[in-house]
Amino acid sequence: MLKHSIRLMLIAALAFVLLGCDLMSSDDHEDEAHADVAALQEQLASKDSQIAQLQAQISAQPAAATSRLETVMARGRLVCASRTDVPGYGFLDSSGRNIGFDIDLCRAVAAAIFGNGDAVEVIPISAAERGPTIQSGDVDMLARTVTWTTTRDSQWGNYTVVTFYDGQGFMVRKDKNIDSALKLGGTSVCVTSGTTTELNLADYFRQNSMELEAVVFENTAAVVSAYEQGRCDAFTNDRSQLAALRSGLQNPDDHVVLPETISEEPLTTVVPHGDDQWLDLVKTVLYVLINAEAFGVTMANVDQMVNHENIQIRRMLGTEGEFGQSDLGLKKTFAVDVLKAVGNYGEVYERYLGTEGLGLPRGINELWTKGGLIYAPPLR
Ligand SMILES: N[C@@H](CCC(=O)N[C@@H](CS)C(=O)NCC(=O)O)C(=O)O
Repeated sequence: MLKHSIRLMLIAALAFVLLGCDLMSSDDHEDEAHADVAALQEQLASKDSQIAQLQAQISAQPAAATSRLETVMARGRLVCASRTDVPGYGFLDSSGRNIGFDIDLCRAVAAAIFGNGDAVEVIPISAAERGPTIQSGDVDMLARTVTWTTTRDSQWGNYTVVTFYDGQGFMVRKDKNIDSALKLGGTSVCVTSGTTTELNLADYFRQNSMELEAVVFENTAAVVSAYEQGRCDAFTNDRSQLAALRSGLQNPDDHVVLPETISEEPLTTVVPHGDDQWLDLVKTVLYVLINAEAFGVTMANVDQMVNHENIQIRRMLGTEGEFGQSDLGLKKTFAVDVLKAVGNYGEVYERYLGTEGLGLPRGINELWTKGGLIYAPPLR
């Protein structure tokens, strides 16, 4: 072993004598080698500073953002912006309970998450407060007779599913003898601010070369009392709300809703921008309401339906396969909880807007299979 090492050392020494001098004697080569080393050192230094910069950026970033669903679950309740002032959509019943069509949409989402439709905090807001409220992200959902428009979609938040197709109309006192909106030129019209109603009113009068005196108020109660006191000749709003508010007037029969519908008002719920899973979750809950009506699954029969022979019904109720529940962060059987809490779309409609509520016929708000516009993608 030792002998072998000594032999290797002798060979190395000989090689150094024979070749080494020649290699080391070249000044050019030496300069080049120094230049290479210097360049490498420079590159390393610049990499070091890049790494330091990246590290600084990473530590400056906030911890991974919490999803809306996680926030809602940690809070233990859904926060929903809505209203307390319009029968049918959001109003206080005789015991002071906030109920209505819009409120039930919030309850449905709460039931999907918590298995409990009561796990909702409803924050009443005015029409003009809707945009800033949902933009702030302080609420999880906005369900307050909101019309879907492109500007609001880009500015306010993400729109979900149209749950009521409305349109704007006018109400006048019968003794004014006005039978068409086209005869409203030169009259005064009461309207609330921050609404599509106010914008459409101006468009309609301008389009039809009619002179308009808009009397603008901030809230519904002020509009209705101004109209009742005769401070304006007409009152304009979405037709379904006109029907609701007419029923609360002292003598509803003294007032008539004119035949013209001057706009499209697709009413929907809105969620804050920036959380796709949350948007999908709210949409899917609404799709369940619509699909359940199509399948004939109701609040009363949902327990029996879980083992129905129809595969699609079993899938919706979580006894067969998946339709995205786990991706949404929901229990497989969340639809059962939703339907137990509020019933299907038709039941919610009838309770507040239809036969048991405002008495509005389903009309275009029927399921598409019955000639209406209410349609939901398949749950699969
Ligand atoms: N759908 C329309 C109108 C919605 C609406 O809620 N309008 C009025 C009609 S009474 C209202 O609530 N105003 C009362 C308020 O701001 O409190 C929109 O989205 O702008």
